[in-house]
Amino acid sequence: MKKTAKIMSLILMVVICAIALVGCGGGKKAERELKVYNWGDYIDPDVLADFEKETGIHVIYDTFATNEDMYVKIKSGGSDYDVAIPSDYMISRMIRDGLLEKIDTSKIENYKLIGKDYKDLPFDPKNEYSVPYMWGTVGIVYNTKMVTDPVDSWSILWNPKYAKQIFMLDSPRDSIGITLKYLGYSLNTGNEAELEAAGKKLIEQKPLVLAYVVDEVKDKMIAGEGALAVVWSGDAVFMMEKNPDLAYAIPKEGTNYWFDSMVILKGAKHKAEAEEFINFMTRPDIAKRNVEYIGYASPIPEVVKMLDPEVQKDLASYPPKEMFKNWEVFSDLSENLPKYDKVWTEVKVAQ
Ligand code: N2P
Repeated sequence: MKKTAKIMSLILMVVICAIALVGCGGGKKAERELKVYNWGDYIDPDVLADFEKETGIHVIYDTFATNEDMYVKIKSGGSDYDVAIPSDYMISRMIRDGLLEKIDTSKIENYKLIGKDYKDLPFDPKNEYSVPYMWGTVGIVYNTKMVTDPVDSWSILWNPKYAKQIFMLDSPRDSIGITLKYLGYSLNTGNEAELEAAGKKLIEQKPLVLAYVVDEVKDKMIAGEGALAVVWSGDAVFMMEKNPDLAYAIPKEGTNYWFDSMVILKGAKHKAEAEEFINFMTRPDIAKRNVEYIGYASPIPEVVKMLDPEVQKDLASYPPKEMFKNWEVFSDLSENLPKYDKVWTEVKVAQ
């Protein structure tokens, strides 16, 4: 009897050890990690969960509200993100600053699906550093029950009739950019008089502005708390789905259109995982889920074809080519950047 008990406990020990070993092996797989830095509200959360499930890679996921916030955090070092999703002009700046790794697109199997309109762009002319994620425009979302005038010019944001019913983007490039367009200037100008005029305009507008916001604008406009808001197109799509009184307009003076692309940060500790993540996000079924969840436009033609035909011709998602003629992409301001910083500081501190 005693002997049987001994054998039994021996077998038990072996079994426990085996389970522990298998557990360790499994644990090793779960130790694969990836640190991602993305815009707020810019992914379907289920997509992230599915990536972890499919690959066993644990994702540490943080968000930012503007390109400038992201840049400061990465530039200051110590954040050790592997992947980030900046916009065009910020990608140029990060390349210039040596903050990005080259991406071997031969390792991103789905890279071939990216449309040609989204490749060879000035911010990454040889497609060495970035893989397109989404694109869009800057425009005005407005509540048709509250706004009685036509919304076809940026001038409406200076109409005292809508005092304290206007939300502006708390993002220097965007708010200064649309003001420059309103005044008939390029949104990449380095001309001090033009920038000064834009600053003056924004200060003049301040008493009419209810708040400078970024992601919070969605809840506020959906709840009917404002009449007009400067927003990014996909956020407008998201809001319009939730509140049918909302509409989107792109003013006749022109606007900014932009590209947000996935990049791998210099010295990334998880380069292979970063490539896997970028490839996953570019897989048509996954890209479609993201597009449908966040409302932005896909650079993958195959994904666009899968969308509801109404969406495919919606101004907020896929505006017609003719409209682009007086639109501009932000470029890296380089030595002119301090001029924009000065304008923005003056606007923010003005009473
Ligand atoms: C979504 C952020 C949109 C990115 N909250 C604009 N480039």
